[in-house]
Amino acid sequence: MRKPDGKIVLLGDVNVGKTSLLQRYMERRFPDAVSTVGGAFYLKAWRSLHLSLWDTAGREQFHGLGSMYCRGAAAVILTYDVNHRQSLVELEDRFLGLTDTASKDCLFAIVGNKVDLVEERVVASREKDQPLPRAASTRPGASPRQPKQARLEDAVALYKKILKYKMLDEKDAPAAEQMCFETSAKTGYNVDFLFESVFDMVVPRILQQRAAGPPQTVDLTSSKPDALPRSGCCA
Ligand SMILES: Nc1nc2c(ncn2[C@@H]2O[C@H](COP(=O)(O)OP(=O)(O)O)[C@@H](O)[C@H]2O)c(=O)[nH]1
Ligand SMILES: [Mg+2]
Repeated sequence: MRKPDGKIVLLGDVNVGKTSLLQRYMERRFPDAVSTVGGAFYLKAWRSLHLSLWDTAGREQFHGLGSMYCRGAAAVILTYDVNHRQSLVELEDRFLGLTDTASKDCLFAIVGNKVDLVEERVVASREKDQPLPRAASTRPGASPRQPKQARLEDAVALYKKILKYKMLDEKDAPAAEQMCFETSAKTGYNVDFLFESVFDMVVPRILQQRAAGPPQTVDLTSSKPDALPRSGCCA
């Protein structure tokens, strides 16, 4: 059995959709009822490496998250809900400090989830003279849409603040536009693109780091690639 080569963690307020994003990507589904408490991480084979993807297992709600959660992380996916501005604010106020234990050259992605609930995105993306597709707004049982509360520009501004906080030069880090995403775990919109962009950026960094010194990953010696979620302690 081989231990993971890199650790990627999802951070963010309870209910923003972290567990749903992971399940959408790894299990290709969006369950109606997500059990936030339980599974802690997935394993994903990518290129030549094995990556561990860590969920918070509900700790953000019940006990808060220890800084050990991010220990040695090669990438942190900071997640907010585009319909709740406060969830973006919390990323800076409550979660950024937890990333101090991440790897020295940790990569940061910022993800605004639940864009399927936003009216603005539907309007903005349609052709000027085309009518709004009926199914998008009038389908019985569809969730009511609302104006977006947290914009992509706000996420870009936070990304730039993070680089300052980490004392990273903007020239040496990936561009904000590359690292800020909007997704829907419900429809699957941009979910593969998010994870796979992060994987593709993280792999060369892990290889570089490995060449430079001993790995900083957690020891999970009994792990299998691409397995179903397992229970694990993340703090
Ligand atoms: N409409 C919509 N609902 C979502 C989306 N992602 C998650 N949810 C719902 O939001 C709630 C919280 O999701 P969950 O994944 O448990 O959030 P977590 O606490 O951050 O892990 C659940 O009821 C999900 O079904 C999304 O992209 N769109
Ligand atoms: Mg969860």
